[in-house]
Amino acid sequence: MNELDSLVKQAQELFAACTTPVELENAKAQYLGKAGHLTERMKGLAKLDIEAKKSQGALINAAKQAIEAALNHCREQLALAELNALLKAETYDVTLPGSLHSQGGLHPVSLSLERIEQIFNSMGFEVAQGPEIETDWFNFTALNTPEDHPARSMHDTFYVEGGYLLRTHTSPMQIRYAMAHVQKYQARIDAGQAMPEIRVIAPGRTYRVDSDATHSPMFHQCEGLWIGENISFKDLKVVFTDFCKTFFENEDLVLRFRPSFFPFTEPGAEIDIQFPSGPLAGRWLEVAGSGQVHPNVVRNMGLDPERFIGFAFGMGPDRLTMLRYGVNDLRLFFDGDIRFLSQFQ
Ligand code: 2U9
Repeated sequence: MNELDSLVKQAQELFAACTTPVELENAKAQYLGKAGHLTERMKGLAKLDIEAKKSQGALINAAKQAIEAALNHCREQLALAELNALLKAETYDVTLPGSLHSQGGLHPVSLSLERIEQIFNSMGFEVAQGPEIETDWFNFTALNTPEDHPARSMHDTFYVEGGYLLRTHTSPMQIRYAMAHVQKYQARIDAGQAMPEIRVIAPGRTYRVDSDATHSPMFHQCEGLWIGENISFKDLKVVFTDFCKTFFENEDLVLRFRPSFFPFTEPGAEIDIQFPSGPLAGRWLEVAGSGQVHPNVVRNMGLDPERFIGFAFGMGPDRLTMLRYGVNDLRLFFDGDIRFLSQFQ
């Protein structure tokens, strides 16, 4: 093996032993750099005559090409090894559990409100929503609640500046709805023609100074009102029985109307339900108040109580939600604990 061949072999071995690109480039410099073995030999050609220069030059060039080929081969090998190492390090383990993105959902009481609205919609009731900050007149006076009624006391109602208060029930919204309805059909009413019936529910937030396991200072209500020329207690019983059976998805549910007093109804009744089976079976559970709308309230809507009559009911969607899901502490709904709330999704 001549000297150049052994130089090529030496370079090939040195390049192959390199484990990083930096090492390889340093090794290259030993052969092809300014003072490298081959460069030195190229410089040495100057001293030779023309024929020797040609033959030696060709041999040196061949050696240079062989070394460059070895260099490129090793460069590719190292780049490939680097890529493989990177791929290995970044490999995804598809069997690992994924990163969880939590998904929002409706609050259980909102789910109940949606259900209630849907059921009453199917019975021809409109849904009316309105102000939570009310005047004393809409919240109490229009609803036949006398000046000295305890519900009007500072201990029971949140009064705010300017003579306003946080509504203690959604009934004021029904007065607003009824008054707008009457205004719309005033000419017909005055002419003794038929008025389209008032058939509305008012769901929403209400406020009272009350706080324990079954009372919250903010709570929801949904009240219903049906006024026409011939709407009776019988209609109330049919509508509310139908509603309860649909809401609780139980055709065998039993209802009881128990006489009670509300300033805005006469007569008034509390409505109790009884489940035929399940954990609450056999117990009478109060779910709503109701009654024939008091003549004074009908008059406050702008209607003649001798001609117009109807019924109203009021229920607490929070309590209905507790009964539907078997929850016994109302505060859980408003604490905002995601572990509790996510169970309803
Ligand atoms: C108008 C006239 C009368 C709605 C009624 C009740 C009886 C009642 C409570 C039950 C539990 C509210 O959620 S609760 O706290 N409601 O007892 N509500 S009659 O009577 C009306 C409504 C509007 C114009």
